[in-house]
Amino acid sequence: MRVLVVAPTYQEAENITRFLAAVRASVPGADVLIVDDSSPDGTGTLAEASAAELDQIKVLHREGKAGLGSAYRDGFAIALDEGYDVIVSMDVDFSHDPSVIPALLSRIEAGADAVVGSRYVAGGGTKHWPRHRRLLSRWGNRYTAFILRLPVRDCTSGFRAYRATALAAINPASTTAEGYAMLTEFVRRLVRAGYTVEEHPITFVDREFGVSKMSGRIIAESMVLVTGWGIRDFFVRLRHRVAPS
Ligand SMILES: Nc1nc2c(ncn2[C@@H]2O[C@H](COP(=O)(O)OP(=O)(O)OP(=O)(O)O)[C@@H](O)[C@H]2O)c(=O)[nH]1
Ligand SMILES: [Mg+2]
Repeated sequence: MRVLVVAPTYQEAENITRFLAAVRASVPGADVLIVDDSSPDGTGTLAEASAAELDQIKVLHREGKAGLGSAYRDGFAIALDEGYDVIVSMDVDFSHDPSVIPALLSRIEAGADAVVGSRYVAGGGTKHWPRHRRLLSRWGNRYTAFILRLPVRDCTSGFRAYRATALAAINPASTTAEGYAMLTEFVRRLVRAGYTVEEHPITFVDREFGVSKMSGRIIAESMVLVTGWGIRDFFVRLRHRVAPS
């Protein structure tokens, strides 16, 4: 299996070097693509320095901060273009433990089309997260799973592995979200297309270094998109029910 780890970065100078070393140690055979939005703190330059030292690491430098969603879009387009078999996505702030990557990969090898590192299945959880973040994430995910009827408890976890054929089939380039709503959009499309999405318990640890890029606008985007998809799905179901077959 040719594996590419795609990791978006913005202002992660305190994390990036350690992150790349940890990924290399965890999955020596995997390639890594850092998608950096010209972080003013020099994250991109540090990533290049690690790339020169560790090889199998590439850095995509984008012009300005364009959001997590579009970083995934660009990173996944490269991954699919270059013919990788499995694409892993994760954050570089150590909220996602690089030593868990092999466990995600083995579930893909065992047959899953996608595996989500999940905080909300037995054995999963969060550590050091302030109460308001915990509540937002927990209830946001409950709302999402309920309104979209998704059998996935953690639709907003960015720590994942995708089988390339499944990812290609849902056409990431045609997604629209700017922030983490993109993650829900991927799950929704995978489930609707009949792919198996499994959850693997993870402990999400709040970042020790650097600052959060989460904003009110990105939270609002997620709520609006999820609610819109839910309403659309409701009317589609209704039409199927009333239409003579
Ligand atoms: N390229 C790119 N990366 C981003 C952008 N926003 C966030 N990231 C990266 O995406 C990952 C997740 O962002 P975080 O700020 O950690 O967001 P979060 O994990 O939802 O929230 P925290 O609790 O603050 O950690 C990190 O690796 C960030 O550096 C962006 O606009 N562009
Ligand atoms: Mg984070």
